[in-house]
Amino acid sequence: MKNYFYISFIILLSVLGSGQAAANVQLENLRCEMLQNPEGIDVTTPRLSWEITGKQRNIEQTAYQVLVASTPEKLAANEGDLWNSGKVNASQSVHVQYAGKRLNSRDECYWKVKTWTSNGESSWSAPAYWSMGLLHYGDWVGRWIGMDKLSPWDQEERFSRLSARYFRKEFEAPKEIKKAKVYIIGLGLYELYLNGQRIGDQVLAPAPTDYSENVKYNTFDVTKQLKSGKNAIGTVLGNGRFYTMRQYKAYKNKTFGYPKMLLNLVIEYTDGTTEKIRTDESWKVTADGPIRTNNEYDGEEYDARKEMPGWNAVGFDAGKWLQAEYVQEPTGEFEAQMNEHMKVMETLKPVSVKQLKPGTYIVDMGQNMVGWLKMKVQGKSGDKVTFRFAEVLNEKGEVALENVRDAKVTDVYTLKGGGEEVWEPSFVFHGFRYVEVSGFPGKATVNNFDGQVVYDAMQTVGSFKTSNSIINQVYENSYWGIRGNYKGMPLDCPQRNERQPWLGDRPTIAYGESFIFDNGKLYAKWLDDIQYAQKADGSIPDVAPAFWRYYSDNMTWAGTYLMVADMLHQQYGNVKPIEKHYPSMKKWLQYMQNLYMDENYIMTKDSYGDWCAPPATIEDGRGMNANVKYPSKLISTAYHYYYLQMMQRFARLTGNEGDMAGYQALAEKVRAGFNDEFFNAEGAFYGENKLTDNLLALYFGLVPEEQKGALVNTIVQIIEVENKGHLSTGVVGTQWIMRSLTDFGRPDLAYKLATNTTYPSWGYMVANGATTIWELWNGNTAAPTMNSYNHVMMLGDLVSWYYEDLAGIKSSREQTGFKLIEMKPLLVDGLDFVNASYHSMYGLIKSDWKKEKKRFTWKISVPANTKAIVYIPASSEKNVTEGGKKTSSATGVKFLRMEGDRAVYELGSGDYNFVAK
Ligand code: RAM
Repeated sequence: MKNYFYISFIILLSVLGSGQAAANVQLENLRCEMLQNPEGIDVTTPRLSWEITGKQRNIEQTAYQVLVASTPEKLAANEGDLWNSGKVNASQSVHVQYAGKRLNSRDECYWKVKTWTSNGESSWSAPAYWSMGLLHYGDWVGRWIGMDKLSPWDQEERFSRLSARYFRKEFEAPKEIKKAKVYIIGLGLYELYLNGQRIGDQVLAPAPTDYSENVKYNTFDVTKQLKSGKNAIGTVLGNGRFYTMRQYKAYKNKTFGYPKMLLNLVIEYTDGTTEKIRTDESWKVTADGPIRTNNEYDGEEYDARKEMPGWNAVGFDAGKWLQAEYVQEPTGEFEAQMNEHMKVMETLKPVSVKQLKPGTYIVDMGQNMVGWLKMKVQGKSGDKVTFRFAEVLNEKGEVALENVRDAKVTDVYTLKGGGEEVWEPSFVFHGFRYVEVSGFPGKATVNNFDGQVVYDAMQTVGSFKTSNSIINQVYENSYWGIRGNYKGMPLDCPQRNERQPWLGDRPTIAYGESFIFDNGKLYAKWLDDIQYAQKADGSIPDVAPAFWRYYSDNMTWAGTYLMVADMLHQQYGNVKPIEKHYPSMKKWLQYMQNLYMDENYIMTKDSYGDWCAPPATIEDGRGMNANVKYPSKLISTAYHYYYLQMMQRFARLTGNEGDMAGYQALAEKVRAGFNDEFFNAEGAFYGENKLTDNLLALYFGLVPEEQKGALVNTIVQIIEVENKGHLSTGVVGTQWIMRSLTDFGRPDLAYKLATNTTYPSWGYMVANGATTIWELWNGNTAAPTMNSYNHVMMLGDLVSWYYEDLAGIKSSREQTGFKLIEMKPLLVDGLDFVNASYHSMYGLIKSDWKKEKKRFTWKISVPANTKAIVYIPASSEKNVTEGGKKTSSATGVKFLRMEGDRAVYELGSGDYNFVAK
């Protein structure tokens, strides 16, 4: 498996300016937070990145030197026995590929870097570290163990119930320990203990995959937890997506069997010998522990009376436990998990706990969140507390559960009695704002509960505030919705009996998300999931991993494969995903063309149309089911054209130039066919004159040049007159609407859509109490069966518009990954300030602008080793100052030209304070 990652370090170094005194410059790489588990990677040529920060302006890297050593001592002595890059004259500071000695399984790599900049030479950075995983199948010893049967209390049917399996093994470590590492594949989910201590702070690990294609292993350094002498290792296995939630409809629900695991504990002794503790028949297992059932849809039941104190420590009497069984190995490849683990990322206190009737309470978290409820309780043995999780309440103030469909969303805790008991589930999560707590002994208060917010532990990289409160709240709701739906894959929703990684929910949304969360690794993993899910003939599913087997063949959902790869390149400057997936993308396009493109170059196959477009009025949508599909050839043909452009770009970026002409020629034919079929030149509209039809033709560049203006007028007419200032787009159209209006001259109208509070709009959701983003524009009146209050698909291109157009933080399309930053904030009436930041691969970018009566002030930060092109509103460059000085005398500022009402400058790195009159 090829993969890539970033290496962390924080370094302090002095840079000697030319002829100046030494100044303190920091060198750091905050991308480190992205790498959850620097232990056990299986990439033999990892890529290294570093971040330079400093007070001076115009810091540009001119050269670097990387040292990679096999021990910290060697590194300290500047001995790069694995790799000494020598001084490399290059400005590259991200994705620098390791080019040293061949790396082998379990190698340890300590590294540091030194840079030469336009402002002088740095000292060596602080050391950073990674270790190699088990690169070859043959590196693994032992066998897969499990327990391939049900217990009397389990049930295998539509609502599957399967208790967690507990495993243990005692062993002797006879000598003095130098180092110890565990490599574990625990499917579906595991918890790992050594000598009674939990290993790692990850939850719901490992990341879900189609286990028949690939399985993820995790690595932990357990040197601290292991002792010379007797030791005990314990694991708990939950079901996750392996033993799936609905054991029926085998044609749709993919399931993989009973939980199982493979574990290797590699102990290195100080005398140079190595010992491997492995899973085999000497392990003991029981399913008769406290976790009686765990089902992601239905919840977890925990009976504390069944606890087995000391089960994961030395000396426990496992006489009643069974011998572990050898079980079939999953067919999937073993791969190191490179995306972040899920963790408890935040804890919320309830805003209220109200009694509904004696013993039953409604806990209100004040926020629709994803995770679980942790409880503190005291009572007698056998008391049973039941939680039911809901996003909304009904008129009587009870939990409304219609919208979770047949998911039981119920956690049950049975007390053991005899003092305070603290509990949270291990193998489930819920999407909820409210929890009905029944059977609670005594009086429940907010002090009894914590809302544990769980998602992939990725860094929050963006911040965004404006003078408009609707925009701010929609942003906040997006933040909550996006992070909640990260579950080792991007889910559509976290609450009902679905929770599937639908491709069509993310094409453009993933791009917007990347401004808020450092989602590069998750989406790289998702591209792998998609590739693994591709059929041999080229078909790509609507859901990947294809836990629901939907291969409906369409351009919009499957095409997310291309769009996400493009996003990783644009935002992270990372071309590897495009390289890796190019052949599969090409194959998919070919497959669609062969099967569905007619002789007029119309792509005849679509599945969902402009999914969930809003009913014309809120009344029209009352009580209506939203699952009506309107397949559209216009949409599929327009997207085909768009992807043909993208494939030309990908071909160029990956050295497949030979493919470019073919894609270009076909694109021209598709464009002609599209206009023949769908363009009404007289009326200046496309298809049925739906907003989405027209937007796609405009934004994708399908419309004949001379008709562009007329088409823009049509679009404006629909929004302003027909829709009375509102959008009328579903999942497809909403992805292009904000930037189309902005790029084609009506940013004011985009701003209106962004700040509306009447139906249909994002602000309408806010006005109706939403704290996340709804699945439906009419979420408050539609039929409940398909009505999630926590979907992100309707965000369209809104979040990227916030950052790129309102804040003016955008990467150039040519120098991607924010190597060159384009800063051209929109100045629309009504918006007085935007204060935003984004932590790019190179460092922190800030844009903090304010409009006052006749003054425009703009504080900007540009990271070292990048440049920014900034567009300052001014009638002439003479009216602009920086730091109180003329711009012509400001360091790092270069006036380029006037462009309309903007003075355009190039900035080197540094912090700037512009004032324009
Ligand atoms: C629903 C989900 C999902 C969407 C599909 C087509 O089940 O809402 O978000 O992509 O339909």
